[in-house]
Amino acid sequence: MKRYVILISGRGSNMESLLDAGLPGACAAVISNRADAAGLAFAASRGIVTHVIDHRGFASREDFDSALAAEVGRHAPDLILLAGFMRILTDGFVRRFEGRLLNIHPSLLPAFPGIKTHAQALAAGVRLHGCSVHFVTPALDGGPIIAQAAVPVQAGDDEASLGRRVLAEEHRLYPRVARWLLEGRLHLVAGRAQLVGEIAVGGALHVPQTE
Ligand code: NHR
Ligand code: GAR
Repeated sequence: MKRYVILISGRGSNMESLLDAGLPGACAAVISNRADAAGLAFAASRGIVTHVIDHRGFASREDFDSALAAEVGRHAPDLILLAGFMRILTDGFVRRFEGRLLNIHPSLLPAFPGIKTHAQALAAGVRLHGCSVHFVTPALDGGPIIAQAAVPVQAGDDEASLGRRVLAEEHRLYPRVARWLLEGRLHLVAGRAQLVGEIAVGGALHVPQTE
C-alpha cells in the first residue's frame, strides 16, 4: 500500500476532500506548522497520526525545514500533499522530496502566485479564475503544472464568493491528481508533468496530454 503525508496550516478542507476520496493509499500522517490548525482535529477523528512542528520554535527556515523533513521522512511517504500549507519551503526540503511533492494553489498559474489570489484576480479584472495542482520545485508556485480547473468570475463577486467557487473546484481536482500519482501514472520528467494512460477530459478541467 502506498503512503501519503498531508501538510496543512489551517482549516484543512482540501485535506478532508483527500481523506474522503478513497485514494489508493494510506494517509500516514497529517503535519501542521500551527497548533491551532482546525484540520488537526478532523484528522485525529479519523484515527490519523498528527504532528505539530511550530515554525516559530526555530531560528531559521533551514532549521524548521530540517525538522519538518525528518518528520515527513520518518513516514517514508510515496506522496506529500501541501493542502493550504502556508510556509515557503527551502531548496533542501524540496529537492529531497522532488517528484513526490504536490501543491494546490488557488489561481490559474502562472497568474497570481503567492497569497491573496482571489483579491489579485478581482483587481486584475480577469473573467476566468481557478486553481492549479503543480509539482513543488524551489521556484515558489513555479513548478510544473499538472492540472487546472477554471471558474467564471461573476458580476458582484467579492473575495469570499469567488473563493468559495474556486474551493469547490479544488476539492474535485486535488484528489483526482493525487490518485494519478498514487497509481503510478503521473511523473515529473525533465521538468514537465507527464501523465500515462487514458484520461477523460470534461468540462472546465484541463489535464496534460496523454502519451
Ligand atoms: N515552497 C516552495 N519551495 N515552492 C513552492 O511552490 C511552494 C512552497 C511552499 C508552499 C504553497 C504556496 C501557495 O499555494 C507553497 C508552494 C505560502 C506562501 C507564503 O508567502 C506563498 C505561497 C505558498 C504558500 N508564505 C509566507 C512565508 O513567509 C507566510 C505567509 C503566512 O504565514 O500567512 O513562508 O500559495
Ligand atoms: C485553499 O484555497 C488552498 O488552495 C489555499 O489555501 C486554502 C486552504 O484551505 N492555499 C494557499 O493559499 C497556499 N498558499 P483549506 O485549509 O481549507 O484546504
